[in-house]
Amino acid sequence: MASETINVPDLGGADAVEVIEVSVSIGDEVGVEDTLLVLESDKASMDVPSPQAGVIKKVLVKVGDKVSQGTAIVEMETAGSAAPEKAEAAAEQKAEAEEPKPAPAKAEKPATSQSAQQTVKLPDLGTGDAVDIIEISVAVGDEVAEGDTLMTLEGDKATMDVPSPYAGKITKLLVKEGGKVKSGDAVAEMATQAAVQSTAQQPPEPETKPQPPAPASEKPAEKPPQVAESSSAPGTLSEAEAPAADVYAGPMVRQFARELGVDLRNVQGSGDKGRIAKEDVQGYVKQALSALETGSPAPSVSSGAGAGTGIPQIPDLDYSLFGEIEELPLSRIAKLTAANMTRTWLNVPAVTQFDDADITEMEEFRKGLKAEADKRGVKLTPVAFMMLACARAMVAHPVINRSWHSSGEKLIQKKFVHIGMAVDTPRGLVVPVIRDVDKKGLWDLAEETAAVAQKARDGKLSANDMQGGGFTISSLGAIGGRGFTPIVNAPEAAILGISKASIQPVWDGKAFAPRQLLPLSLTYDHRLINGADAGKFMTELVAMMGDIRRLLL
Ligand code: CAO
Repeated sequence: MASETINVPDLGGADAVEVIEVSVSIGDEVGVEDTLLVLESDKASMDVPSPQAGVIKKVLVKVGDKVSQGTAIVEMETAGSAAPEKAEAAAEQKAEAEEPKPAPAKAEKPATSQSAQQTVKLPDLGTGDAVDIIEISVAVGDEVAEGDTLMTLEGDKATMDVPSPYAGKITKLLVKEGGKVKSGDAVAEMATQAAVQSTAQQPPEPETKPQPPAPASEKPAEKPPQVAESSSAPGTLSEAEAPAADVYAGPMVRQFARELGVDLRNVQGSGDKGRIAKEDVQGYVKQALSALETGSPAPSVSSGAGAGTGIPQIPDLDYSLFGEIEELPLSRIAKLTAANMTRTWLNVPAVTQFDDADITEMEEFRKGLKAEADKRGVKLTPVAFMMLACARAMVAHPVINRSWHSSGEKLIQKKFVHIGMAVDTPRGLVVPVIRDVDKKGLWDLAEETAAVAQKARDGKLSANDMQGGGFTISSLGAIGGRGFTPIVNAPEAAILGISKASIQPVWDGKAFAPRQLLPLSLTYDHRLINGADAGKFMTELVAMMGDIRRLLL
């Protein structure tokens, strides 16, 4: 074991450069070329890699310090056998590559004495114009895997990562940050892994070569965003695929965020000028995980293709600065509701359709049953009629009774008619399910609705009582309102909102007649139900409620 002081390498002429990130702390074990510091000059930021493997014993600089070549950074305990000249050369090359100054007229040392070089050329960028290099994510000496980001380019409308077409070692950088490049330009030279391992053989062609991508306008959805998934094929300059290049973060932090699937645009930087540090990304992920546990809307962490919605968090505001406040804890049901609502809102492309059912005759019939209802001890409200009408219409239009399968490969068609009923309770909103509604009569439905609503208010529903629904009814009729847009109770495909019935003048062809109209709003998942299907379902509902004899058909 030997104790070594690690100094700032040649910074390519730059002097008094600011330390913007100290990437190690006392006790950390670091490998050769692990980042010790991130420095930032007025032109570029650069990582200072460790020339030795060892354990950090002392950190001699802090964020905000100005350093120059030779400034002592850390003291390390090393095994004592590393090749300092080689590592220092790598550190020098790294600093030179990242500092936008004229390319050093310095001979590059090949990765191995007999290895062949591959020249990395840019793919078709979908534009003939030169685009800016806004970040170079690698340095000479870096080992990269196929698909690792080499650099970030920025065109007029979007930014893109350029992934490495090979696994291997960067031996030369042919471009600089701040420079301009075009499709087909050579940007780096690499010793590919095969070349390094097998010096006797010709380096084989890499299995995956960069595929020239079509312009974004021609093939918008064919490639997943590179922020969420690493891909061996270079992306196109498509806005939808734009990675987080407009954020202020160093290459290591970007790499770290990419590994975790974090969209850096959603992370608040705690550093100078809002620079994002590794700790900010860690804090963001921690927050996302705890949000998942508590059910509150989580910040976006992508988990594969199609994920990574990029929804920014709504910042908390300290309202106590403006007057008296009280913090009210959320009930378990309220937390679950919030999580479900948010998930549905983010996942379901929903449409709401409105109509009025003329329930004048239905109401006469219902009121005529009042004495019998009292005798039976049952409260017959419009909701029971709506339940039955929905069940009949669901049988006639099975598309309403489908669910989307998360695989995106199939739909689930339910052959039973179970309907959920939203019930407002002191603990929050719950949705008990009434089973086989199509096989039940009005009295049964009225009785069962009242019974489950009471059970819900008493907090006695079991998990089973709330499962298996294929459709939901949310009635605010007893409360009021002329219409609302309910949120689908996913994975169900649709929900019917019922508002307060009122007497309205309706033109009967000769005169306005007073009719009792019931406002209905049907929200449906447009992935499962198209507008025509929803329209037919709603029209049938309205017809049945307008003439309840149709319930018998
Ligand atoms: N228009 C006019 N009056 C209506 C009506 C309508 N659409 N629907 C019901 N009413 C009347 C009933 O006829 C009853 O009046 P009478 O006592 O004179 O007959 C009165 O309103 C009260 O009805 P109710 O609430 O006891 O029973 P209900 O069958 O209408 O509703 C239930 C049952 C469980 C849906 C209701 O109690 C409830 O919890 N509603 C809230 C649902 C909710 O919160 N939805 C929002 C979900 S999304 O946030």
